[in-house]
Amino acid sequence: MSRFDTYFLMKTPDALEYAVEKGYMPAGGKLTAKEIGDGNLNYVFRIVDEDSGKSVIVKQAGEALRISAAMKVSTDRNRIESEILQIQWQYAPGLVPKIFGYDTVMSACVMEDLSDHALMRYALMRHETFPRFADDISTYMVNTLLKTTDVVMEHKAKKDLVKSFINPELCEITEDLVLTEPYNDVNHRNIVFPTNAAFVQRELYGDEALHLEIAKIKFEFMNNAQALIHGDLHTGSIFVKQDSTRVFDPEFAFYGPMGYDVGNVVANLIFAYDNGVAAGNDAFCAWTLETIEKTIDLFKEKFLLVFDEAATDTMAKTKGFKEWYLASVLSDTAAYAGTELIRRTVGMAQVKDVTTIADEQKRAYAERVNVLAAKDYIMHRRDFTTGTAFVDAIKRAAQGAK
Ligand code: SR1
Ligand code: MG
Repeated sequence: MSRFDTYFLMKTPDALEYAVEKGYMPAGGKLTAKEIGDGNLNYVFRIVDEDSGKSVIVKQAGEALRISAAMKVSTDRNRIESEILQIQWQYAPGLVPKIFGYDTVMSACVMEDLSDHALMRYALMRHETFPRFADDISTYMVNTLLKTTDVVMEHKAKKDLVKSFINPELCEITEDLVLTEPYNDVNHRNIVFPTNAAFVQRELYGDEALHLEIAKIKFEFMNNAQALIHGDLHTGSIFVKQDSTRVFDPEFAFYGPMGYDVGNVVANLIFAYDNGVAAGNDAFCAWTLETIEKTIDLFKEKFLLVFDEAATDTMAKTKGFKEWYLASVLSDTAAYAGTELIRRTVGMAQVKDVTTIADEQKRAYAERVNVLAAKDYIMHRRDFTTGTAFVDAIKRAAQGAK
């Protein structure tokens, strides 16, 4: 009989004891533990053996979310996260953390400690640059996304994955926070920067043509079981160092449109750009724009290569299909870059890249850039077929927001 036979929310000493009892860390060692979680949902403990230097991460899902005690979400998200990371390790080895084990009773998983990396959002807020990022993230996305579609997978095996990654509660968070509330504040949780209140009223709440496009995009998200997507691929879900990129935290994973992941990466690089603009760091801004361009162009290039190498479906090999399919993914990419830009600007879960801009006018300007670029992406989504096109929209928004 162990105290870990029944679920309870662990405190730091419990996590240390857990790591020892489950055999991940040596008994009798000089062990230390610290809670290092930084996300909106879970608890993350780093356990270190000070003698050997060995360390692991214990991540536990609580029944209520960290961001709001009123929001309750099934702890099954920890199983989803652990299983998908193991699947992704096969498709994109070295680009996700290694999972050592997970436990459906405690809703906890134990994984590789990546403390030698930095959380990408904070590194970008320090205006650090990562030359490998576009190459790594495009490899990660093409391999984890395209290889889990019906283009590549045997269709019954794919449907088994669709079943096992049904993730209704986390999807509901996205359906509400990303694809509904930013346009109407229906649940009264939006956070609008007062300086831009009239702008938000006009550009978001009052734009019926935009609402119609968002309705279409929302139903694409809910009904296009295209690939096993990460589902929350922002820069707080990525660890980086100069020679390594690791994507973690895929608890929002489900079978959805690939463009949701690619679009989230684009939007979050724009938040880094916003921060660079506010600080007047031209070199950093140039790197963010170049990285957006390269990410899209490398994604396209690798997508077509992997399609040729790995497609198994007879009809998918029809001449012209792969180009049509890629065009639809890029159109979705533009759409979901737009929805991420808008929801992080007026929704309840915002990003520090922008909220820490101390100067009121500079922050208001950054938020207007985000909304104008977003609307361009959403309203003209089929036109965004190259990296340059994605970057040009940001430059237009930067002019329009003045
Ligand atoms: C209630 S959770 C808020 C946000 O945090 C997660 O990282 C997702 O992005 C979610 O929308
Ligand atoms: Mg997260």
